[in-house]
Amino acid sequence: MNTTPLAEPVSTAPRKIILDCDPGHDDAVAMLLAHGSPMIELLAVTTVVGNHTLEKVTRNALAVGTIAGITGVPFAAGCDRPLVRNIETAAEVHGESGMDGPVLPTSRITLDPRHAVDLIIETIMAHEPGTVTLVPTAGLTNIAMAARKEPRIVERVKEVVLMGGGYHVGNWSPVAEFNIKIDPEAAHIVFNAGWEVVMVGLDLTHQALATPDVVSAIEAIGTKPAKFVMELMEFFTKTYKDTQGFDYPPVHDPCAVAYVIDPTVMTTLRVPVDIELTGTLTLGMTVADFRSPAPAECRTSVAVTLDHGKFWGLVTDALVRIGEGGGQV
Ligand SMILES: [Ca+2]
Repeated sequence: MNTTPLAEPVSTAPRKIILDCDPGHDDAVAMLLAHGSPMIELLAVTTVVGNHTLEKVTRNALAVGTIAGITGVPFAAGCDRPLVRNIETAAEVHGESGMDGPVLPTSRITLDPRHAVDLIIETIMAHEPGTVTLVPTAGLTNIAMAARKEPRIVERVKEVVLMGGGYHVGNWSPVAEFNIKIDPEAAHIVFNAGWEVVMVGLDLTHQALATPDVVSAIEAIGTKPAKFVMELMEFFTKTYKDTQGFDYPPVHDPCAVAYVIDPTVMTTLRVPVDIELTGTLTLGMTVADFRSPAPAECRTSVAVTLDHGKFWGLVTDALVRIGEGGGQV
């Protein structure tokens, strides 16, 4: 007799997401993954100051959307500075354009006139409760502003799956990650809002290395969007080697999208996480409390271990499906 319990039926309906980003080499890969995956319905792309100025990251987002061939999805620009702090960008990692390496095409996408914060709120409120996942891959300024402006979105979203933080390691200070460190007050709002937060942090994304076999697989696809990713990775490899000593660059942002596509691409652990706002050495640290089992009211999880092969398989599959995309580059 077969006593194996039947597995929970897995929904094959695409997951609706809003991608809030600051392209950014790895944001570009995240957008391509979201667009190319049959498991994702991209509802909106919003931009926020981060890797570079709002103007530059918005231009980059429109260029990536053009290369990918994204149509019918609103793109909107959001906050041009953090809530409290001065602007800090990552030009030494992403170059002067915010996405150095490839030559960017002229955008075929017209920017939505709405502020990103309003587009986020309107999009969430226009969909059924529990159906929209927020995927921030940048500083959390827009998301915090949206939660403050329309608190009903906190109950309404399915969850927030963000790239940011790290429970063992930092990259913008010994203990703080860039996306959290540049706007810690916004991160504090987002981590304490009461919605489900999955923190896909450096502990996980430092496993998402663009190793030579990965680069070869992308090269073999042979399309213009794949060539674009190759050029991004070429630049990213050099800056990660020069600035942080990595042999191969960690491609952070698509990890958050990959989790939404298939949560089994990584393991997660439910653990309370809060944001350090006053430490002289630890500002922006994502402080995770592993001392005992998480209390019932805990709404935060952290990503732990990545299935490297499955993750890059999702990325290459998305690139194959995109084909020549918008035909640019
Ligand atoms: Ca980013």
